[in-house]
Amino acid sequence: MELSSLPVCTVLPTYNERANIGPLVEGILAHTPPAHRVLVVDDNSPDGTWQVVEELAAAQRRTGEHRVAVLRRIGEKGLTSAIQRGIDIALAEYGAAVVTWMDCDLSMPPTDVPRLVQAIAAGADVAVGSRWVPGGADLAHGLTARTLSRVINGFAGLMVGPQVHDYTSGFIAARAAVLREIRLRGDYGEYCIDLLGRSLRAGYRVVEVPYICVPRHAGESKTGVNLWDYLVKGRKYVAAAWRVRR
Ligand SMILES: Nc1nc2c(ncn2[C@@H]2O[C@H](COP(=O)(O)OP(=O)(O)O)[C@@H](O)[C@H]2O)c(=O)[nH]1
Ligand SMILES: [Mg+2]
Repeated sequence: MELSSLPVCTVLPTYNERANIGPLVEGILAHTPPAHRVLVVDDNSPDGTWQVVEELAAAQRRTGEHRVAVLRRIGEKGLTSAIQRGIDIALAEYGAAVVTWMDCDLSMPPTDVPRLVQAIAAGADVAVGSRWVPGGADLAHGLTARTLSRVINGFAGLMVGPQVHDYTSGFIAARAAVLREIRLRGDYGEYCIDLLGRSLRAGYRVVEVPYICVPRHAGESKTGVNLWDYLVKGRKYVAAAWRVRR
């Protein structure tokens, strides 16, 4: 199938990303063909992120386009379940052949989404946006967080396999076949190690696409910013890597 007519859906999990979501959605739409849709899964953000997307979707409908939609989840919360819910809709309702997802704070540039999709079109089953391969970088985090990420990824590399250098990426594109077989597990970023580990074990071709992670545009990180927050999350990452070890 022509890359331009490949049905792709980018799932955008949001919680309080009001100032970021508009430019992110518009950036993705501007750099992808009409067959590429965007689905925001918002957990009823108090800042009204879902409202911004509803307005974008309404503006699109007026021009006869239907590339943007928002699911406002009420009474349900969590990053992993939000992404999985978006994947389920993308596969069942949009007939997506490829699903991508990312952080919605503009730390992952929308211009890199087509590069992940291209990697799939070139034969990969899963494409991982990676900070830790040549051409990639992390300009968003301080030395402590970067060092911890390298340590966790070093451990994950030993446990899961050396094919991936950024197991905690969260910037992913995957073929529908992979996502039909493997459902996300976990509640926060640890799902990523788990998904990549199980994909590798199942024999899927996982490739890394370098990208430069930049500081969050507006709002606050949900991971937290101090050493304690990082260690709490880090412990879950280590546990996930141990669970999917070769
Ligand atoms: N739907 C949903 N999205 C979430 C939740 N927690 C975090 N997110 C989104 O997940 C992404 C990653 O969060 P972020 O704050 O950037 O984490 P960080 O990159 O580790 O600092 C962002 O797009 C958040 O808005 C949640 O409970 N529900
Ligand atoms: Mg982020």
